Parts: sequence; C-alpha cells; structure tokens
Amino acid sequence: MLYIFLLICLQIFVVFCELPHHKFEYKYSFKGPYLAQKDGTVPFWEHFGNAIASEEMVRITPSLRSKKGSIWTKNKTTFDWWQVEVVFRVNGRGRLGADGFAFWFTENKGVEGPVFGSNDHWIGLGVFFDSFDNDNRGNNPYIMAMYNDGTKAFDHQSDGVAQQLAGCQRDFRNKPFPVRAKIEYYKNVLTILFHNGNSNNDEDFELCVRAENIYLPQHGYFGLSAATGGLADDHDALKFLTYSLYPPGTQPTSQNIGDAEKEKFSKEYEEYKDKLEKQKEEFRKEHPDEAKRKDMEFNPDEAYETSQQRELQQIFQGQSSIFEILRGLHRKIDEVIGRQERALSMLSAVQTGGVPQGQGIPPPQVAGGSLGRHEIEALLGGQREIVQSARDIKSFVTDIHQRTGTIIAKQSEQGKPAGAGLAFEANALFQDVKESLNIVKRDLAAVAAKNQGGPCPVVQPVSCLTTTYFFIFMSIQIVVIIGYITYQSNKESQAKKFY
Ligand SMILES: [Ca+2]
Ligand SMILES: [Ca+2]
Repeated sequence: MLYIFLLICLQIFVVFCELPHHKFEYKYSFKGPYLAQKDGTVPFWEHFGNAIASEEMVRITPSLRSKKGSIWTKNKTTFDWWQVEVVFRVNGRGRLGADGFAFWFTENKGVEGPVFGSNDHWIGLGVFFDSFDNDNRGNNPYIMAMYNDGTKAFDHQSDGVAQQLAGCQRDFRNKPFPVRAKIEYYKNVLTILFHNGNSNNDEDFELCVRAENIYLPQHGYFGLSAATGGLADDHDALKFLTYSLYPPGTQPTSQNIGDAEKEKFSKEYEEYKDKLEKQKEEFRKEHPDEAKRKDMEFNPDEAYETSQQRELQQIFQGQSSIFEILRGLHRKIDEVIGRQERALSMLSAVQTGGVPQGQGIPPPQVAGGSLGRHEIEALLGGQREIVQSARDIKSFVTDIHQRTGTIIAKQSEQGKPAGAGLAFEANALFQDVKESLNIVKRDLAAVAAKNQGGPCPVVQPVSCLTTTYFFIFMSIQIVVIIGYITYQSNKESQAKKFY
C-alpha cells in the first residue's frame, strides 16, 4: 500500500518537474484591441493577398469566391520550443464552406500558393482546418497536421489523408464563440488541442493530435493563411498568442535577456519621446487655442482647483471682506472725530462772549443730547440777527435823541412861541416815535419767535443786552414826554401872561 502511494507521489513529482516554463513572445503574437495600427499594419507581422487587418482581428479571406490571404511573422523565432494558441472564426452562409484555414511553422516565409492560400513544398509544419470534403468521404471539416521536408505536394484530391501526421474530425464553422487551437511543439512532441467554440470556457480543450519524434526546423516563421474556392467563408484570426517553452531550469532570467536589447529599446523610446514633444510644440505654435483646450482635457488638475486650493481661496476672500469692513469703520471714526472737533471749536467760539469755561467744567449740554452742526449754525445765525436788531435799536434811539436835542435847541434859540404850528410839529414827532417803537416791538417779537424753536443755552447775555437798551429807550422817551409837557405848560403860561 505504502509502495503504491510512494509511486504515485513520484509520478506526480516527475510530471510537475517536466512542465515547461512559458514565456510570452510579443513579437510573435497579435491580439485586439488595437491589433492593427492606423496604416493597417500589424506590429511585427506582415500580411499578403486578400488579408485585411483591423483593430479587432485579421480577416485572412473575406467570404468571396477564390480569395487567398496570409499573415506571417517578420522575424524567425529565436527559441527551440513553443506553444501557439490561435483563436479564430470560420463563418459562412452556406451549409458547406471552402477551402480552409492553415497554421504554419516553416523555415521560410510562405508565399501565395495552392495549399490553403500558401505555397506547396514547404519545409516545416502545416496544420490544416479543411472545410471542404474534396474526397467526398463525408469526413470534413477536418483538422490535420502535416510535416513537409520540402519535397511533398499536398494532395487536395484525397484531402491529404495519407500525408497527415494525425488529425481529427471536428466542426469549426459557424460556432457561437471563436474556436481555438493550441499547437505545442516541445521536446520533439507535437500536440494539438482543440476548443470547438460551443462555449467560452477555457477548460473545454480536447486533444486532437499527438505526434512524437517530430523534427521541425529549429527556428522558423509562424504564419496563417486561408483560401476560398467556389464556396466561400470568412476566415478571421482574432488572436495569435505565442509562448516560448523552456524545460525546467533552463528558462532565461530577465538579466540575460540582453542588456543591449534593453538599451536599444530605451534609446528608441527616448527618441520617440523627443519627437512627440517636438510635434506637440509645433502643434501648439500652429493652433494655440486648440492646444490649450486639449491640455485642459488632458490635464484636468489644471482646469479644476483642488479642495485645498478652494479652502485657501475662501479664507482669502473672508479676510479681504473683514479688511474692507475695518477700513470702513476707520473712515467713520475719523469722520466722527472730525465732526466732534468742529463742534467743540464752534462751541468755544460761541462761548468766548459768555461765561468762560474752566478746564474741569464739562461743555454745556443741551437737553436731549449733544448739539448738531446745523443746530449750532442756526443758533449762531439767530444770535447774529439779535445783535443786528440791538444795533438797529441803538442807532434808532440815538437818532431820536438827536432829534429831541435839535428840537430843544431850536426852541431855546428862537425863544418865541411856536403857537399851533409848533404844537402840530410836536404831535407829529410823537406819532413818529410811537411808530418806531411799534417797529422795534415787531422786530423783537420776530426774533423771539425765531429763538422759540430750539433751546438757547448760551445767548442769555445778548437777550439781557436788548432789555437794557429797551429800558434806556423807555426812560429817554419818558424824559422827552416830560420835557414836552413842561414845554407845553410854559407856553400856556406865557400865552396867559400875554392876554
Ligand atoms: Ca479539402
Ligand atoms: Ca474529406
């Protein structure tokens, strides 16, 4: 029992030890998307005949009669053992299709020919997906492998049945998914696994060909070709994935892949980068607006601010508005101080004629709050008017005084009775004085009415002055009247004496 277990373990160990190392060979592969470049070429490959490369696939022949096409690697392989997975479709509208599709590994690149689009007498391996049943045995579509040392011509009439290494009958036309073939050449053993495209499951490969002691050219070209005849199918290759195989322990490390090659690629890259930058610069010069727009599309960071930048912007705006408000406040304070100073100077000017203000005595306050500029001006105006009125009254009184003096002087000079005429003159003068007094009264009333509107804290001395003058005037008037009465009584007594 233990012996059997150890034997199984040993077998598993041997199998795992012999599994080759796979390395993907991009120079011998193609796949979509961007399979073909803008000019229709496939990098590291060249295609011939009716083959057309697009972004997704290489259509080796279209479904038209008598078409031939092929695609080949540009370079010979550099590895001894390999595995290729070909993913393809053979689709046609007819129940039967033609002619077929071929995979090649040959010493020389193929040229257009009769064997599924490529030349006969090849040296190397051909794997044929033969759609059309030429020998009418009802055994097509058929998959077969054929080795040729360059001496054999493929026998279409028998579908190469006697020339094949091995093969299997499998339908590969009009499948729901692309069909796949894994062709492996490792240690002189050829193995072909086939996936029939009925599912998309990677596990659904089945063995079609296994042939030992196969001696293919050590290095060669990979190729695919296809041909149509009286009947036609689309022959589309979607993927061609090549792996080089290395027995365990012999796989190349990344170090010995070649520093020279690495250097070459980095140099190519730098050159390409320089060229691109130059072209970009030229484009910018020729189309500045377009370039700016593209830059913004390409680099959205420049077009949009980050959250940090936005935050800083907001802080800056906030500070600016605070600064603006402070400046406004400062202006207002200056204005208030200026107004206060003006008011104080006006008050002090007003008070120069009145009660002197001590240093410790606060400025007079008017009931209801501080004095406004207009109020002070109105007060000053009123005061000026009062002073003017007082002056007028004074001059008027002086005038009356003079007139009275003149009358008395005239009387004393003439020394003769004036009679009725003199009495009339004196009466007219009296009426004149009365009228003048009325005018003075009206003026005073008007001034008083003007000053009634607002309080008057500092004009008391001026109003006192007016009253004094008024009393002086009254006393003068009384004197004049007494004088007049005396004069009248003297005249009467003289007239009595005369009679
Ligand atoms: Ca055939
Ligand atoms: Ca056949």
